[in-house]
Amino acid sequence: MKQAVLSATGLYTPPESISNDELVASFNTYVDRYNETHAAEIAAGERAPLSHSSAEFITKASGIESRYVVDKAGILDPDTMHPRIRTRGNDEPSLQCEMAMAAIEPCLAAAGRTAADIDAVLVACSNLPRPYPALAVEVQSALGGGAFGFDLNVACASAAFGIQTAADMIRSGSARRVLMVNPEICTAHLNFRDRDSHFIFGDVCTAALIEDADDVAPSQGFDIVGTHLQTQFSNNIRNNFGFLNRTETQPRTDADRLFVQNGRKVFKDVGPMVAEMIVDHLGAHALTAADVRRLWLHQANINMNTLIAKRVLGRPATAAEMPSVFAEYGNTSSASPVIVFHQYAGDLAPGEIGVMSGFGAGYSAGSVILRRR
Ligand code: CO8
Repeated sequence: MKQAVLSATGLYTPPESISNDELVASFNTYVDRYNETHAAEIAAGERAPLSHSSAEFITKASGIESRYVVDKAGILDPDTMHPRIRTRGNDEPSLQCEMAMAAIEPCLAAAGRTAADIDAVLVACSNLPRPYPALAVEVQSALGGGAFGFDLNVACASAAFGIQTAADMIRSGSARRVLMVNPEICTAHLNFRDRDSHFIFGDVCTAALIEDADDVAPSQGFDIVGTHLQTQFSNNIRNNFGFLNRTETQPRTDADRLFVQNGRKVFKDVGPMVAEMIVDHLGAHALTAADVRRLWLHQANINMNTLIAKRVLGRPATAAEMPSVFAEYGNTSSASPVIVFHQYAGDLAPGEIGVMSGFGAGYSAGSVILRRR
């Protein structure tokens, strides 16, 4: 079997960012207007008033301080509270395709490759722009390569599933170079009127190139030592947006067609599940916590990651062992462990090992063991 190498990554960060204070000010204006509009019903006990959000709560509960977004004005406008994205014609590139290209270009440059070198494009992300044509085929066309492409959707674990799929292609010899890209516009499916979750997500795109080791310089990138995926059905993170919406006999509310979660339950279920998965995966490769120099974890909640790292390492992780980008990026779904890897992998010495892990809705989780070449 061939050896797969994660040879390079790329990151595209949208130019606009929203701080917790800005987000909370917009949310609280919405709440004040709602309570004013419904003052009579609230006074009569017929309707519950809405409560203010707080920047202190957000930072303490999640570790998030800001998030990059594709449209700041629309999200912060209390009359809109979602991004406003220009409708594109069929002959124009979609916004996610543009984001993908902006992450792919630095990724290819870092690997010393061009579009002509690519055999396959995988788009792996939580939210796709349409059912068809596949976004990956659009990206392939924008690249100008003769590759093939397909989309993969496994929520926040999508990048781990994408890396395993790419690595399997390399291992089996069906492709030599696979681009895996994660264009996430999470804010388009976030309910900015929901106090429990309005602060969680941001927008970003990451790309990773997975190649046949025979084609990669001996000191470039990371050997993919092993990949492991697992899923377990849960409704604790759910989005009922879908192609059957217009056929449903009971029309769904707007809120029901956006991201909804039972965050506390997710925290309790997913943290231990991911820790156990990583420990077992290391064990399957005759590795232990002592072999792990770094954890590149999905950025859903700093407290959840602290717990996962402690269970994996058997002690609290140092900041160097478990770097984070929560504060700056928030949760960017599938892209988030790739951002952490992109920013915090360059200092590993040859032979040193790290684990990348994505996890979220499904539930779905994946672990990728990487060794610096
Ligand atoms: N401001 C002030 N107070 C608040 C707020 C707020 N914004 N929100 C809640 N509170 C209050 C609550 O009312 C509650 O008050 P009380 O104790 O009086 O009842 C108190 O704060 C505590 O509330 P919670 O128990 O809900 O707070 P938690 O400590 O659990 O923190 C979190 C909430 C941060 C959401 C936390 O539970 C969490 O992060 N859990 C893990 C979630 C997770 O990992 N989710 C993964 C989702 S990612 C994924 O799979 C991708 C899906 C696809 C992406 C689609 C993009 C849209």
